Amino acid sequence: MTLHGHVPPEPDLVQLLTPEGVRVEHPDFPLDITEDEIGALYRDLVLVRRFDSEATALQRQGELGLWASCLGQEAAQVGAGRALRTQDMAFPTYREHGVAWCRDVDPVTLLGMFRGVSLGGWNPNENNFNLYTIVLGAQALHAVGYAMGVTRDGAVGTGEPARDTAVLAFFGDGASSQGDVNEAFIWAAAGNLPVVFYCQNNQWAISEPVERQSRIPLFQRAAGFGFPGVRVDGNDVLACLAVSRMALNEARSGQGPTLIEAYTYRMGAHTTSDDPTRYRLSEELETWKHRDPIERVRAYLVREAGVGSGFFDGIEAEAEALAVRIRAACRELADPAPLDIFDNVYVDMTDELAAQKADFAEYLESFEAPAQGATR
Ligand SMILES: Cc1ncc(C[n+]2csc(CCOP(=O)(O)OP(=O)(O)O)c2C)c(N)n1
Repeated sequence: MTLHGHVPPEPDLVQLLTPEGVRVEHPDFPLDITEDEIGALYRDLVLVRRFDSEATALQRQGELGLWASCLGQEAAQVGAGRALRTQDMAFPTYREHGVAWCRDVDPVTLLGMFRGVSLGGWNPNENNFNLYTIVLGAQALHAVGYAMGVTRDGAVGTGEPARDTAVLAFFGDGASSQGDVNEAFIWAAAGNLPVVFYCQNNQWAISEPVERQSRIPLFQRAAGFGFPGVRVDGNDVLACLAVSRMALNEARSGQGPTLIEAYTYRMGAHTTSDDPTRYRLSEELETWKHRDPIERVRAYLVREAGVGSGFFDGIEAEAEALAVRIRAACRELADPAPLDIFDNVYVDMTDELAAQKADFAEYLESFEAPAQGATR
């Protein structure tokens, strides 16, 4: 054998629920879960998908400037989101609507940024869900900084369940090529920090396939940094929950970082500005449709748990009500006042910024007030 002839072993994809909806065991990742809890996860998945499809429709109707859909990635997000404890902190990209849902961020709030009326719109400390990050991978470093703070606060490895804290950093396969993410890995390893890196490998970084970015499966990169990496079926909500729970528990108890690669697929376009038919084959999409994250839970609930149609009808009705609510609330999101742009730049207003704000206010006042009854 030569050095270049060495082929790493096939990755083991952690799975607890097959695409056909059959529960399977994994020796390393047991999951203690009731059928009611699986039903609750199903509800999460359906409501997140309904919210997401409604947001896509709102964009198409001109109510949002842009939308980054999470269609197909619901299980990866809900599994990770439901593994968090209240005190844990999540650092999302711009597509983690399912995690936001699990953190109880009102979905309407998420729309503000995409409608262009807010720069985020929620208080990251209220739900321990940081603001969306458009700069790829930047949040991995923010997460590491936060994890350093958690460590220095002595909130790791105390054995108190309500105190020990973990940090969960989300990013995509494309972002894993960024320097920031690799720097974050180094700092997390060097400091043995309580951070779980959660890479949703949805196979595409806009039009760039993952094979063109990495010679090895992404989770195997962790070994080079000195911490464990695991690949989980990102369309299997139970497996994502079990693996995330374990990694977060280990982080909280002081065992350091983990990289989770949730192997999934972006069913829709990268954003509503993108046309994936220009670079992606329809056969690929068809293959992934058979691995739909919602269908397999439904199949399990019907066949193995004997759940009746009333349960599913109830969730459909709830999803419909959610769609109606967000549609109305989206249209009512108020435009920001022009001067608001100055308000949340720094914690305390600087003299320079105050002067700029005053100049801008004077400039705005220089316009003649529109005549009574005039429309713009
Ligand atoms: C630093 C930086 N470089 C480039 C971009 C432009 N950009 C936005 S999304 C994207 C692809 C991201 O792919 P991936 O990380 O796999 O996440 P996905 O959108 O597929 O969830 C690129 C290149 C950016 N936002 N930030």
